[in-house]
Amino acid sequence: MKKPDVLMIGPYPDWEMPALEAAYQVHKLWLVDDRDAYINRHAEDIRAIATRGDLGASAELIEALPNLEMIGCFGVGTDAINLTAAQARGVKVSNTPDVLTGDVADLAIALCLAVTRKIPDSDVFVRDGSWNSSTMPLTSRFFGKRMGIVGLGRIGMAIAKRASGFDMEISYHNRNKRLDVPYHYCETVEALAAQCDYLVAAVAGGAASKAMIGSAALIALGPEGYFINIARGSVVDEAALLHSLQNGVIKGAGLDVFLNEPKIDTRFAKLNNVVLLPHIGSATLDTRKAMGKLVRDNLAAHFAGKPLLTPVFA
Ligand code: 8YV
Repeated sequence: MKKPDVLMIGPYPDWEMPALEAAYQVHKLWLVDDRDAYINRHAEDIRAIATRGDLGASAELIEALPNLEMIGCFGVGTDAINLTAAQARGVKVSNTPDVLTGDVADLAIALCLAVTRKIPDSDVFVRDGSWNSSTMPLTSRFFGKRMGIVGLGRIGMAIAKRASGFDMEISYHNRNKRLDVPYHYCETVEALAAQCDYLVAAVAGGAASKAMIGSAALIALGPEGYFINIARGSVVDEAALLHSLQNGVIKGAGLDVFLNEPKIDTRFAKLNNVVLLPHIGSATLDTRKAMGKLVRDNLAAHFAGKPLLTPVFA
């Protein structure tokens, strides 16, 4: 029997390729010079797309593939996939929830600690010999402070669980109030920001959350507050965030995500009250292996005529 044709938009980790190539006729779009010509040539054959959270799948691509049945996303965030176009065509979409939750939540806490306790600066201080002639300035406590989580989904809940271990008071803002949690609900992001020390974005990216954390929320967070983002660059008004960091409107930020990754706004690197990471929330070997397996398991389920393990919509 002919192996199903799968279009890969960008590379997956090397260890994923043998299993993918054993099961599918894999089309590696990132190695192709003329992508449009290649897609035209193979359009009829392609039954699935294997993409990544950062690469997604446009409406144009979905429309160009008449026999497309499913899109598998290596990543939990599907904001770069045109879900409306997929759903309109009856194309199934899977993502990789749960397996990366713990790592992303760990990184949120790591960013809180890193920016508050000046861990990167302290590392430089030891390495460059500054310790021989001076001491690091005192910082402030992290434990026992007030944590405000924007988006209390899987990752938000895992951050809350970790924050409770740091004896923090936990509040959140969500589309809907959750009846199954003991945390304090705030109806607006601004109200949440006004009553927390750490405003942590854990909300899914996409049109509904675009720039939902704006200058009013940053002003409400105030000069002693920190902003942490492990979600998507799009959820914060980046111009307002830069302005707030440059002018002491907030104390600092820990950022794993940005607009226009990896070519981020160069003004971030000039700030000394930020810790900047290259979108590594899920970047552990353990988790990336689990993510790759989940993409393959979803593809296999689909081609075996079974329901997807982790469908994005019913
Ligand atoms: C990945 C992510 O780095 O899961 C997500 O939504 O942002 C990250 O886990 C991304 O999907 C790129 O592969």
